[in-house]
Amino acid sequence: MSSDSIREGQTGYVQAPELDGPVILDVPSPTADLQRGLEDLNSHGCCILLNALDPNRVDEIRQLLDRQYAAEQALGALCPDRGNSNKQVLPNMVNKGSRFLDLIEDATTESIASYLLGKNWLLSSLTAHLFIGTTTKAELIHRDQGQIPASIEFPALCNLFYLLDDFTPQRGSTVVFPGSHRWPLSYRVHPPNPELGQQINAPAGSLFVFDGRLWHGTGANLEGHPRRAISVFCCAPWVRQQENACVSTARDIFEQASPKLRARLGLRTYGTLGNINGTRIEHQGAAFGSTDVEFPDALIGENGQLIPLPSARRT
Ligand SMILES: O=C(O)CCC(=O)C(=O)O
Repeated sequence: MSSDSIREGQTGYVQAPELDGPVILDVPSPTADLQRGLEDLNSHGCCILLNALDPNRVDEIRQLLDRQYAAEQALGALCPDRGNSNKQVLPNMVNKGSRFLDLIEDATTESIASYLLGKNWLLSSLTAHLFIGTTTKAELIHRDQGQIPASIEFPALCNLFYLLDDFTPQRGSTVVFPGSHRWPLSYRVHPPNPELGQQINAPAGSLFVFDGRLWHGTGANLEGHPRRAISVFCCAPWVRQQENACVSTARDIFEQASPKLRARLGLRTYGTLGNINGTRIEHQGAAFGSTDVEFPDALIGENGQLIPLPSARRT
């Protein structure tokens, strides 16, 4: 494989040259400078951006998350199965309040996701991560774009972790292998030894971002600290979203959303992809552009029968 830089046609992302083997770089030091963060993402596959959320916003979102977690636990049998680990993930925060939803349209999210994935990126999922006790070992080391051929030389997903608590190794901060997005192909399939990874140190309010090709995993939380974060997980517009947002987003959220947010959730075509009921394209040329789409009141079924679409609203 050539070590020359490759410029990705759809996004303009320029891939840094391949490393000479499975070299593990240092975790880039936290920075308040967005441009430096983008450079770290390119060279190291991750970055830590300081002060992405101010302390009041951190405090507010943290309290809302604790309230949400308690309310979901109180649902008893209706509470989603969260597995038996003390590391818990709350899915689909899109329906769970504007303070979470706002993170999708945050200017920093926009700059970073657009840099890595191009301007038409989609929300893959919005989730909350927290611990409810200690864990004894690091979780599985993985690449978030594991479903996508390992040979591609550009990110198809990226994970933006808005940190609501200080992330430290004792609290199970993320284990990362900086530079692993530039490893030769033969090192991209089987995960490296977790003990060789490095754990991040980052204060509450930071944004910790990692490229979908970076090997990483949740660290062991020896202290049992809640270590809360919201993950804005973003994907290229041709990747299947982790959460099927057009089905699992409450209809009133779509109705109140800005055109940008509707597009991020999936209500905008990307060329020929993302139609609803075969969205009309006026002429062939439009297939190469993008257009906003809406939920029709009804689908057309056999022999012209109209099939009403169910409408799930929160109010
Ligand atoms: O919780 C963490 O530190 C990392 C989570 C993770 O591995 C993921 O969301 O892919």
